[in-house]
Amino acid sequence: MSSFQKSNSLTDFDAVVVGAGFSGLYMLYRLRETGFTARVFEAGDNVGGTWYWNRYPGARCDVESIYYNYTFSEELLKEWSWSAKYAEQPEILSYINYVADKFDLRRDVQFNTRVQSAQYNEKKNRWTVQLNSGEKVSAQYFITAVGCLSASNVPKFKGLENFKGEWHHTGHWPHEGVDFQGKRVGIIGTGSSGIQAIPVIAKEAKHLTVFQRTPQYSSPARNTPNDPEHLKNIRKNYSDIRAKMRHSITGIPEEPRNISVFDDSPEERQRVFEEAWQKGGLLNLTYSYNDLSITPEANAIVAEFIRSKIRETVIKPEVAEKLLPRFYYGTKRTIIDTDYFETYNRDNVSLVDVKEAPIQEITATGVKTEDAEYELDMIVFATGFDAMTGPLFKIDIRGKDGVSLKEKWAGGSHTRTYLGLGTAGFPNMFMLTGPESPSVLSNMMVSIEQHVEWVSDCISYMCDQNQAVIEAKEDAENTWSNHCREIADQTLFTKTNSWYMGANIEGKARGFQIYLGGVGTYRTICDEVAEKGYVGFILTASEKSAVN
Ligand code: NA7
Repeated sequence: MSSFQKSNSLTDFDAVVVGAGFSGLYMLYRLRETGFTARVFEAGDNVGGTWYWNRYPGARCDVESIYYNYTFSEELLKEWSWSAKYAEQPEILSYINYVADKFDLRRDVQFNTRVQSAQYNEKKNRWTVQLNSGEKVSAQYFITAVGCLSASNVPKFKGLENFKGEWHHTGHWPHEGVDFQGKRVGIIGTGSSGIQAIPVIAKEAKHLTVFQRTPQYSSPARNTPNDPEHLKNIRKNYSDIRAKMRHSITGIPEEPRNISVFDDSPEERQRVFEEAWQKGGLLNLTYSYNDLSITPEANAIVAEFIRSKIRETVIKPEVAEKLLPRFYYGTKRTIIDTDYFETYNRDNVSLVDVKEAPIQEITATGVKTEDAEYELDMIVFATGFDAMTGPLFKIDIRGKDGVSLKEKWAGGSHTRTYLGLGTAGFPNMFMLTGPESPSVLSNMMVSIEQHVEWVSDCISYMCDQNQAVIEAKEDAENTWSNHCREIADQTLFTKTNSWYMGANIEGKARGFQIYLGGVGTYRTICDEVAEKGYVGFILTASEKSAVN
């Protein structure tokens, strides 16, 4: 008997995948292509993941659309044209639907189904997956494609249940849309979601009150329609572009200039920053110099440049003053916007500093801070997510000896993975874009394809080599986790309270959980691990892999 027995019943699969976003769908595609049975479980009623849930006004990708798509299919690359430099959420969702239809993916996705728990059975070498429908399925491989930002965070404000108006979280936006006309709207939160939503809501609402805890750096996106000629050129050169993306730092085909900010005169720096500001985009400022994320003194220069832009844009100096960020630039998610700071010049927009006077409670009619009450018809929570570990901990994942992932990782304070892909004690479980991989600090599409292809190759290798069980070694994961932290400690990222650090969630352990060595280096490391027969993992040929 082969140690790897392919599953063929309706409840027993070679692999179960959680989530039908970009990563889950591509995982399904690859598993099918390589001859394995798979079932994807998705809580939503359609495909899309992040782009299915985040339908708030202004939602848009901040990576250029030409780089934010699948690259595995030449045909798909030829067929799809993005309308704008930065695609809006509805267009991205249409794209995912198009992909699902083109490759006939839906027939192996079970929608409206939440995975409640997944338990590894050592004797059988199977994962038992419990669904909220009451059904149970089993699989040899358990693959999480749950996204990094899918567990939305509504802070526990006293009195929210008493609020008589409507309230919505940006990450769970109603499909039918929200009507702001004639309403007094309050928005809590000025991260990427808030900064995208604020200018759009302001145009519709009677009045918009922004409750800001931390002012943010944001620079203009300068979004434009995509010129068909430009798209034609991109298509012609896509194989070069793809190679550059894959071997870059962040998954876009650009690199920082290899020059310190101190190598230039103050006048030249100003010119360089001004050019980047006018050009717009996510990384043009950051990539102006190579030390902005590393040296406090270098960071202070770009930070002051952005503050000067905010002062220039916002007419009322007292409002501008409240909008000036003071943390290290780039250590919270870099944000690009369309008319964000300009929006504060509108008569129907007001800014409330809730660091100065914190929100005390939500009342029946609005928001009460330490020094005032604000009457509102609607509240928008743009308060972010329990990132990285949050989506994984929503499932009760139990590995060997019934130990849960949450216990093993001590609620997130002791996250330990090998390459962000596996973790000791959890055999045959793979995490796509999990903690300690480049994930959210990279172009997710590049990272997703790399992870999916690596996992799919690994499962094929296991099958070909008659191996049944693969599990990360503890020493390999300790080395990897420590390596991730060492790199992060050389940067300014760990010096700021951000969701990267888990600092946005009350009671959540702090720790930086992203591999910062760059997607190119990461790919090389993962490839070498595979080439050496999955060094750092224990592979076992076993007779235990029978379906039942
Ligand atoms: P973020 O970036 O986590 O932003 C959340 C915002 O909500 C941020 O301004 C927070 O202030 C604010 N917040 C959170 N809790 C509170 C409370 N209790 N009171 C007041 N204000 C609060 O989430 P986004 O959805 O904007 O973006 C998430 C990622 O999605 C983004 O980075 C992209 O990668 C895509 P704080 O800064 O914590 O003081």
